[in-house]
Amino acid sequence: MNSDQEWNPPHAHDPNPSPPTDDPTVTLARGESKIALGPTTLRDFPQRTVANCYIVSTGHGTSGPFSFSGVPLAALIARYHPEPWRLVDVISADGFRTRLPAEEVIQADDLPIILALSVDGRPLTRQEGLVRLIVPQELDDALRQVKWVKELRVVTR
Ligand SMILES: Nc1nc2c(c(=O)[nH]1)N[C@H]1C(S)=C(S)[C@@H](COP(=O)(O)O)O[C@H]1N2
Ligand SMILES: [Mo]
Repeated sequence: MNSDQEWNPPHAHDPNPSPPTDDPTVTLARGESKIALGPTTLRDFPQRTVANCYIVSTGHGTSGPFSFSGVPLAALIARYHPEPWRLVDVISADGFRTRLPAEEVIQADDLPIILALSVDGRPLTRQEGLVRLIVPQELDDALRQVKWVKELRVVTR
C-alpha cells in the first residue's frame, strides 16, 4: 500500500453501513510514537463547525446537508507534532482509508478538515461514524468521509 493511487482509489466503493467495533478511540501515530485520543479528549480541543456538508454516495445517493462539528485535523496534529510533516493516512476500524497531503490539511482553514464528533448540534452515534473524518472539499464522492477513524498516521518523509 504505497502509491497514492492505492490509498485514494478512484473507483466507486460500496459503503460499509455498520461499525466494525464499539471503541471510538483514535490513535495518533508518528513513527514509534502513539497517542490514544478518546472522544472526551477530542472534545476538549477548540471545535469548528462545517455547515452544508453532503455525503455523496455513488451507491445510495446523496444525503445532507449536514452541519458537522469537531476538531480541526491540522490543529490536532500540530498540538502533538509541531514539526513539519508531509502526509497523514486516516485509517478506519474496517480498513477503509484515505491519504491527505499536509498542505491540503493546513490550507483548509476557511473550510476546515475535521474529525467530527457531532452532527447538527448533537453527538454523532457510533453507527453514524464516530469519530468521522469530514473533508468538506470533496464534493463528488464520499471516499474521504471516513467513518470510525481508528488511526492517524503522520508521515514526515
Ligand atoms: N469506515 C468507512 N468509512 C466510509 C466507508 C466505508 O466503507 N467505511 N464508505 C465511504 C463511502 S463510499 C460512502 S458513500 C460513505 C457513506 O456514508 P454514510 O453511511 O454516512 O451514508 O461513507 C464513506 N466512509
Ligand atoms: Mo460511496
